[in-house]
Amino acid sequence: MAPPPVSYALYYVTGRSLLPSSADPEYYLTHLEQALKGGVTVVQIREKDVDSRVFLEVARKSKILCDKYSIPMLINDRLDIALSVSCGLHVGQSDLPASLARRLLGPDQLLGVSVNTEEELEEVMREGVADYVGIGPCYGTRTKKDLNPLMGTRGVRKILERLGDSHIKAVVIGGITPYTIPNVLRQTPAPLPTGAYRALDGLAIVSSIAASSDPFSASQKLRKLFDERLVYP
Ligand code: TZP
Ligand code: MG
Repeated sequence: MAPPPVSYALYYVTGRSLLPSSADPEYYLTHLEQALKGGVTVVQIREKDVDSRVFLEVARKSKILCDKYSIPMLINDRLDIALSVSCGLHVGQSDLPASLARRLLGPDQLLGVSVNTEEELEEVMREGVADYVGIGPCYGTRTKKDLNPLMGTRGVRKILERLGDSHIKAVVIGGITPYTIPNVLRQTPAPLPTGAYRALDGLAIVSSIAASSDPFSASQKLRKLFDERLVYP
């Protein structure tokens, strides 16, 4: 039986170092579970500067939790860890090429690619192996070093225009907070030549969830802002 379609509405990219009490490993799991209960629809485990064993352990425990809530999970960058825990993979522009990642990952796991420019999107579309693209950084953020040029809503909209009615889904990342979401959603439906509009499929968020001491309410609020997007003029 085909897996149910994935909702990208609230795509949580974890950032353990941002947690309000990051020293406690159990707290990470409690925090993640609250975010899942609050309405997160996809989880990406992103670990920078940790050793492989720690990453693997975090991934294993996170996968058990995501499975409990039937929420799809991906790993940032590390195909070996994604394969070990049987989940999806997200690759950036300097990680493994998407075509190779897809070959090794198999057809059934989710695969996402970061895009910052129209050229990068063209390549994703040519390769045709990604389930979604993460468009960003939209706004400035302290969460990621080495930021690519900021795209603003104009840049994000250009990518959506180019994506057109492709089956590839699209989430936006970088500085997405309750304060920026209304503007992002208002500015990003991209008009298509057919008269239709291409809109975002979801919001990818790190610090607005990870740094919150109440991840349940934070996720609930973010999710509500996305779900109510159709009321924007
Ligand atoms: N890729 C582009 S911006 C970014 C990543 C991983 C970080 C986004 O973090 P935040 O805290 O949601 O702005
Ligand atoms: Mg990367």
